[in-house]
Amino acid sequence: MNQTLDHLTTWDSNWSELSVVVTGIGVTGFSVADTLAELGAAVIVVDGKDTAENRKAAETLKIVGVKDVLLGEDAVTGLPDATGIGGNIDVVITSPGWRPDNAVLMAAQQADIPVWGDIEFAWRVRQREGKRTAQWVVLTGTNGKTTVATMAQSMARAQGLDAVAVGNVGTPILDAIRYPDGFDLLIVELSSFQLHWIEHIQPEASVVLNIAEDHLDWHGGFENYKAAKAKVYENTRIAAIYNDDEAETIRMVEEADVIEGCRAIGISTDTPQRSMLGTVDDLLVDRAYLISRGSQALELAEFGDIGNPAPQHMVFNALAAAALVRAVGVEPAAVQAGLRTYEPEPHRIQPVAHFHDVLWVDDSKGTNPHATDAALATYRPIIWIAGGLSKGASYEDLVKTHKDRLKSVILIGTDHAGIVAALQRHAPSVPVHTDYLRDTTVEVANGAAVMREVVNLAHQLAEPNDTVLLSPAAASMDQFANYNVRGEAFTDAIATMLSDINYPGH
Ligand code: UMA
Repeated sequence: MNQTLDHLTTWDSNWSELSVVVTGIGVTGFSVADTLAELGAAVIVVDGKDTAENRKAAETLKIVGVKDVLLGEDAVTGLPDATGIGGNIDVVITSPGWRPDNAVLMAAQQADIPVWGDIEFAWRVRQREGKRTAQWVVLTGTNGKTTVATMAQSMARAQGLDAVAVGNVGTPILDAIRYPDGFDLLIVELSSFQLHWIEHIQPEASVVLNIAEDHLDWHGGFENYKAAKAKVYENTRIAAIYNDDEAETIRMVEEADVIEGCRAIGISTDTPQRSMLGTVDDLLVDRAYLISRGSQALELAEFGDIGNPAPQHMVFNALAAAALVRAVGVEPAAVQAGLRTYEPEPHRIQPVAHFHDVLWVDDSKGTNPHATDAALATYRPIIWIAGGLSKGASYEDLVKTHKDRLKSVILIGTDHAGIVAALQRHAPSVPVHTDYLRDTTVEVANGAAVMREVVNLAHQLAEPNDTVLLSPAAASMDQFANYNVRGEAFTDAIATMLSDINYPGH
C-alpha cells in the first residue's frame, strides 16, 4: 500500500489493506500477529529460532490467518520476501527483545519502512466503537517496576475499577486491549526496549522510578538508555511523576513535552513538599492531589499496611503506585485497602527458608547491580550468590558499598570479569568461590544442577545468624530460561538439600 500510517488511529480504522512484518514469536510477537490477523492485515512473522515451541505458535497463527511464519537463522538476515503479503511492507512491528541494530530492523530502516513496538500499535487500536476505552498510566525505571505496577493494580481494584497491569510485567498489552469487556484502566509497565519505539502515546500519568545502568549493550550506552526512559513522560496529560531523590528524573520531567495542564508531582520517602507524596512519621501522605496542598496533607496509609517492618524501598514503591492511581481519581481509602491486600511478587527479596538459624532469601529478580543494592542493604552477614549475564553493568559501587556485609561470595554465570575485579579491589579479604562459574565454551548449561551444588556449598559455609542471599545482580539467560526459573531452581535446591540432611518436615 505504501502510504502514510497516520490514519491508523483506532481499532475501526482500515487495517485490512496493511502489509506487516512482525519480528519475534514470543508472547509479544504472538499477540501482535494475532491482533493484526483479526484486523484483516496481511502478516508475515519472522523469528531467529526454529524450536518446537515456535513451530507450535506458528501453526496457531496460520490458523487465525497469518500469511506466513519464517523460523530459523536464515529468516532473520534481512527483510523477508513480501510476495505473499502484497509485494511490499508498510510497517514492521517488533518485539522488545530485538535490538535496533538487528539485521531485519536495520533493513527496514534503510528501506524507510516505519518500525513500531507493540505499545505504539496498542495505542493505535485502543479505541473501538461500542466498547469502553481504558485510561493508561505508564511507568518505567531500572527497578521496582513490577512491584509498583501490581501495587497500583491492587489500589485501583480496591476503588472498584477494572484495572490490569500489562506490558513488561508479563501480559502483553494487546491481550488487554482485545479483552471483550474492556478495562477502565491499564497500568502499563514499560521497559526501555519498549520505550525506544514509542511515538504517540498520551498517558494520564507517567513515572520513571529510578535510573541506574542496565541493558547498556541493547541501547549502546547509558545516554541512549536514559533517553529511552525519558520518553515515558512525553505527552502526559495529568501527572508527570518524578523521584525527588533522583535529579535525573526531575530533569526528564522538566524537559518533557507534556500536554497543557499536566502537573509535575514528586515522590519522596521524606516529608513531602507541596505537590509531592511522601511520609510523615509512619504515615504515607499526599500533598499533591488536594486543593489545600499549600498547607495540608492527606493521609493515605500507614507503614504497617505495607509490612512489618516496612522496608524503605517498599515505602517508595507504595508512594509511586499511589501517585499513579491518584491521578485517575483513586481515593485514599482505596490506596490503603489496596496495600493491605497486596501480595508481593515472588523472587523479590523473598525469604524462602529458615533453619539452623540461617535465613535463605530468593532475590532472583535482582538482575542488575541497582536491584541487588536493595537486597544487600537488607541483611548482614551475607553469603552472597551472584553472577550471570552482566549486560555491561559495573559492579564497583555495589561491592564498595556493601563489602562489610559480605561473609563470602559464590559466583555463578558467564560474565565474571567485572564482578571478580570489583571483589578483588574492594573486598580482598572476602572469600570468593569460583568453582561454579560457567565456562563460556559450554553450549548448554544445566542451571538446576549448578544451583544444587551452589546451595550445598552455601549450607556448608553458613553459620547461625547468616543470610544466604541469591541476588545475582545479573540476568539469568546464560543458565536459566528466566529469573523465575532461576529462583525456583534455588528453592528446589534448598528443598532437596533439606531432604538430603533429613531436616524435619522434608
Ligand atoms: N528473537 C529473535 N532475535 C532476536 C531477539 C529475539 O529471533 O534478536 C526471538 C526469540 O527467538 C523469541 C522472541 O524473539 O522467540 C522473543 O521476543 P522478546 O525477546 O521480545 O520476548 P517476549 O517473549 O516477546 O517478551 C517480551 C519481554 N522480553 C524482553 O524484553 C526481552 C518481556 O520482558 C515482557 O514481559 C513481554 O515481552 C510482554 O511485554 C521480560 C524481560 O526480561 C520479562 N524484560 C526486561 C527487563 O525487565 O529487564 C526488559
